[in-house]
Amino acid sequence: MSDKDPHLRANRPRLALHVPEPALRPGDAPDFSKVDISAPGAAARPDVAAAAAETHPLTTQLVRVLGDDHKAAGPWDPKLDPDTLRKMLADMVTVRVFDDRMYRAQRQGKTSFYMKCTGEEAIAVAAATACDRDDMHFPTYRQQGLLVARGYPLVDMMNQIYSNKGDKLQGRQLPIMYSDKPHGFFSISGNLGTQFPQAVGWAMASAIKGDSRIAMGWIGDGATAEGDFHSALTFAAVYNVPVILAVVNNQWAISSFSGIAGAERATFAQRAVGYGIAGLRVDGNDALAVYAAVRWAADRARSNNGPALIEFFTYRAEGHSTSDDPSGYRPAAEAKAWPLGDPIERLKAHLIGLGEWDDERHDALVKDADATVRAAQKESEKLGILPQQGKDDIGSMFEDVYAEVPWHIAEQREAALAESKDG
Ligand SMILES: Cc1ncc(C[n+]2csc(CCOP(=O)(O)OP(=O)(O)O)c2C)c(N)n1
Ligand SMILES: [Mg+2]
Repeated sequence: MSDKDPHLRANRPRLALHVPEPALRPGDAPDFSKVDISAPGAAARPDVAAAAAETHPLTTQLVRVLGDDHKAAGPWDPKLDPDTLRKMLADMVTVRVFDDRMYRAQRQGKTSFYMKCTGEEAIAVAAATACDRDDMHFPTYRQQGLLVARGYPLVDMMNQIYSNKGDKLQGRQLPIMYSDKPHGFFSISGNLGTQFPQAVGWAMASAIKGDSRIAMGWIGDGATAEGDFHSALTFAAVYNVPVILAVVNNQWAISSFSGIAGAERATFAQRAVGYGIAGLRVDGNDALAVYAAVRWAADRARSNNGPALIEFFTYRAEGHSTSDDPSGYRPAAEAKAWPLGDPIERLKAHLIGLGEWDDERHDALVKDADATVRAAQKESEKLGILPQQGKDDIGSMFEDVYAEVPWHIAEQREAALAESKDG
């Protein structure tokens, strides 16, 4: 900077940038008073065939069904039967218990990495319940609830986490990056954002084939800042693609807050307005609201009324992953102070209010989930844990990629095999 520069000497305001910073840091008292929370039952429910613009007022509110009194209210109440509600509750509890066990397994050195979805269990579980069984999900690493809700064996999840002999992905993926076509669970991608255009592309292919299956793409608040998010929305809008695009806004992207992805300017659901597609913003800790919104978007997509962008508003209650320590960048008590509460407690209280559940049955459910998860862990560990995986099958690292192995890969394979014999 030199004051000889004529632009700096001009008698004009100096240009400046705004760098978003979270209002609160470690040591501060949590304060969510600025979070605008719509009254349960207050949001209108447009017809699934309504023009996209009719949904746009919903991009700045929150679709909520469960109230503080734990009763279901308003036009979004999906009026689910008690068995479905209990199944969702059981799946959410299983996810939480599973997460706790696998987190502990990582701390015990049994695997290298784990990611929990604590506080976000309702989102994947209710979405899986609302979609058809053969719809295809393009998840992030925080939708393990999709697999649990669709009955994927817990032991197979653990085998992948341990990269053991039972791992269907043969140790080629980071722990928790599952993939299972029969369960409609597209391979998780470590490159954030890619699931959105892939979901749109898959749904386009489904339409081109005259199929009836739709796709649901998943992304976090932070990853919406990737170009892929916008490419996906453009294609979805232009071709009226039968896809549901879900943004899980859990307020954080590792240590960056949602403001760094643009949340100070507009809600993530409001992105839908600029693309002219339907948009909804939903209380992500309310399993009934999540179910109703996904069901609405699925019915809309399946009847060729177009795509929908849904923002699930929630809070990442624990660290980003086992490699993260959130006490370094945010107030410790925020998760407890989150005004939308805990999704499991809310659904439990709702069922109790209906006379369809009680504390004893809930305790039994938690015990049962714990026993099931422990049994699966025991079975999986018989096939080995991650640090036991040696170099005995190192040559397999080079397989399943090329139909015809190029000479340089063949040479690398030979060199690796020779080295592993020496070492
Ligand atoms: C393209 C890309 N950039 C950065 C990363 C590193 N990374 C992994 S997870 C993550 C945070 C993502 O946050 P968000 O999208 O909000 O999802 P959340 O973890 O909160 O569910 C980052 C930056 C990555 N995996 N891929
Ligand atoms: Mg996030």
